[in-house]
Amino acid sequence: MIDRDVATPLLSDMIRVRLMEEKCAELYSAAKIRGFLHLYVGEEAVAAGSLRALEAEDAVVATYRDHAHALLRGIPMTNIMAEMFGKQEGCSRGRGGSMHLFDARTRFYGGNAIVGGGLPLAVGLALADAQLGRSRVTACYFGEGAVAEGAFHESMNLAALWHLPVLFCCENNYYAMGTEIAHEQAQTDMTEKAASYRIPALAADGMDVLACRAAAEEGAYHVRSGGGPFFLEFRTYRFRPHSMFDPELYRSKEEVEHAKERDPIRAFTERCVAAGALSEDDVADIRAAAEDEVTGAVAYAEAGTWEPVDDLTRDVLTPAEALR
Ligand SMILES: Cc1ncc(C[n+]2csc(CCOP(=O)(O)OP(=O)(O)O)c2C)c(N)n1
Repeated sequence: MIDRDVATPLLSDMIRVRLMEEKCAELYSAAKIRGFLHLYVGEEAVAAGSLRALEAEDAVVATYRDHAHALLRGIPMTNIMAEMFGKQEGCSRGRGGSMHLFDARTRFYGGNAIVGGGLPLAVGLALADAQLGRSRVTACYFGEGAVAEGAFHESMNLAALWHLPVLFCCENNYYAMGTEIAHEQAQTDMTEKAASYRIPALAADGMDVLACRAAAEEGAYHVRSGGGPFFLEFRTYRFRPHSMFDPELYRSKEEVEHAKERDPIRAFTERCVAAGALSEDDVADIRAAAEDEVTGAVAYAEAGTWEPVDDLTRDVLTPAEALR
């Protein structure tokens, strides 16, 4: 059953992410945002649904496609946008950029640019929680491309062997840059990978925010109640190119247009209105609030400051200094 209390935050989360990222694309073209930029447009239901299943004390580890996770984990949009600009008011003090959003306060451990790089980190965070006797979940997001990495298999194995509280969240958008899943994986059902490590798994429709939330609630409950790791495969689709540099020669425009017919925001909006959970005016209010938030975030980033050159070597340590 969808009522107003269920509909409002989920729709708002997805719209905030969508509008923030569409603005980022625009700012990238205007050279206000530089470097790499990987957008999550089309995949919003996954982060919006699944992050709602977590508690404040849980940890989140994401990939370079991390804007949604950072925002919905609670990093203010102002600090995310300032980070995109490289300003020192950014959540990583302007040193990380789009791919390295980070905030220890919300237990958001990045923003990891190396494919598969977040997985061992998540296992380490979960190991610490287990050793300290804390009942917490570490949710680790990664693409299906990461499943081809050794780090994925090592992480799954150790998490299963040591019964660690990791919620593995595979965002299967069917493409790793220009490589379609069937060209790189002998087994394309990601839940089968979990079965080989005896990790229980569920697949969810990643275009349906309620399905994502329900699957994540089941997974998080299993992990939090001491059941060991759990694996979720969210079957989703990215509507935009891999990054701002991708000419997208590996898939047809028709395929992308067809996928857009299942736009998670439009689908959920229609469902909420049809169920009487939200009115058209409510939807317009949610959108207007998100637009205001984006405008405020861009103004904050524009007014932000550059780190002084004198600070160049701050936090840069030699190995000897780091060990001291
Ligand atoms: C170890 C490593 N190899 C290659 C790359 C280059 N690279 C960046 S993104 C990407 C594709 C990853 O696809 P997937 O894991 O499915 O995530 P998606 O981008 O689809 O969200 C690759 C190969 C990298 N960053 N790290």
